[in-house]
Amino acid sequence: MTLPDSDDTIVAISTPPGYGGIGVIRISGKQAFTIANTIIDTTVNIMEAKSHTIHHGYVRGAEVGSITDEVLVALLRSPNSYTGEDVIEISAHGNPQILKQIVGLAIDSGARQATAGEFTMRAFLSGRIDLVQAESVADLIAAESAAFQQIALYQLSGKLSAYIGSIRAQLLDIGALFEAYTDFPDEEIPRQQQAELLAKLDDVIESLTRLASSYRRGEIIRTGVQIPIVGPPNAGKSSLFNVILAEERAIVTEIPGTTRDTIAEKIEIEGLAVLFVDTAGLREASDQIEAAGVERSRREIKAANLLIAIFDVANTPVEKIRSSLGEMPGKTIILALNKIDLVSNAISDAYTTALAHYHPVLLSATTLVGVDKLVARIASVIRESMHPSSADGNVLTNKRHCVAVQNALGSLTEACTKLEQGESFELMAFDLRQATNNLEEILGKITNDDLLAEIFSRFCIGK
Ligand SMILES: Nc1nc2c(ncn2[C@@H]2O[C@H](COP(=O)(O)OP(=O)(O)O)[C@@H](O)[C@H]2O)c(=O)[nH]1
Ligand SMILES: [Mg+2]
Repeated sequence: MTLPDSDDTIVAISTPPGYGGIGVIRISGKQAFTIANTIIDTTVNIMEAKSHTIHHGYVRGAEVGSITDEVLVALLRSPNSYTGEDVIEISAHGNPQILKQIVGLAIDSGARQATAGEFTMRAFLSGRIDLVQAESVADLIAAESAAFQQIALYQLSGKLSAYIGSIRAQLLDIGALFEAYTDFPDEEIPRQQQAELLAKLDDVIESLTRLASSYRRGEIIRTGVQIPIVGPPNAGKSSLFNVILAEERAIVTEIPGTTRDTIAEKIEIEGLAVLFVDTAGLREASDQIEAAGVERSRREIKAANLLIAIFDVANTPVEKIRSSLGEMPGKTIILALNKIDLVSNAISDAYTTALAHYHPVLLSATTLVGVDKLVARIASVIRESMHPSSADGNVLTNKRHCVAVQNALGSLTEACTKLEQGESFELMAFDLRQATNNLEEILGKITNDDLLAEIFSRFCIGK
């Protein structure tokens, strides 16, 4: 794959499609100022105006003497701009017609329509940001939770890159020692030095292992937690789903088996995106459509790590609840005992005692008693399982980074084995170079056009 020509001056609408208070058009490249000067009438001379200044003006119309819009134009000179090139940002009225016309005028004056992510790609190619930072821009724009937003900002600031860079520096140091030893016959390397090298390698392996294992948490932060609400028909799953989401999203009826499909809705708890999934009741289905729903529920249960199991205390014997829970081994289960408004305190107490092992939450989805407690329980379970107290900002949220770290770990483990077996230093030096390369791939110090094209194609146009 070939990358778009980086000598061109590019233009694109940077605000989302549709009508809005303003719409922003961005122009970047050597001709940016000349093009702006051609299409915009201002009282200042754009070619000579200072960087980081904003000017009022009119974008000229297609006909002589006509205008397209009244705008503000921001001037950012290389290298102090988003792309590192000369950049013009035109804030026009947020009408898609107007914005398209202005882009057309810029193209008539020599600009080219930017491809997806091309502004950010230029920021990377100009060396203003590294690849991790570039990728974090797309994450920041897509972040659906406060937690992921914070991680994306951390990565954008270059802190994750700096951490990976420090591990790379350690590797380069160790690599230099290995290279130095390649000139010696193996038997002349004293045991002492061998132990030192192993210790140094172990250090790096430990850091990278921690990084690789942060990916699971990172993925949860990125995509959110999925919590299916499961239980027998009529237990109150849809009612609870609605209460949690504080809106009537699912159909609630007295007819068992009403919920035939899974319905999902995302809300934010503890800064994480939490996707609640209302499922069809688990029972022998009476028809095919319901059977498909039940099948889907089983899949949801299988995929979930965390789920809410809900039962109707007025109609479900303790034994039945126990055996149902027994069918979900290895899951973190939040047990909700619903419809306590229909039973006496003595009965609900008896359920609590009998199922104490599961720390059940008693509630009524009708009177809303206990719903707060359930939401608090969900929050605390999420907090415990997803945000270990040792968490630092160095969390991997990107599959590409995780794969590279795992590859580096593979090479380093190889090197350790060879070192212990007293094999030649040349072979170990090779493994170390491999591992260093893997880290450099993450930062984009080593890259190729296909990879860049792949990464930036996931961006929106105008970013
Ligand atoms: N009395 C009472 N009825 C409830 C409660 N929760 C749900 N219901 C009723 O139980 C029936 C089934 O509820 P629904 O949410 O559709 O159950 P689902 O089949 O598990 O999704 C409906 O008539 C609800 O109004 C509750 O806490 N108390
Ligand atoms: Mg339902």
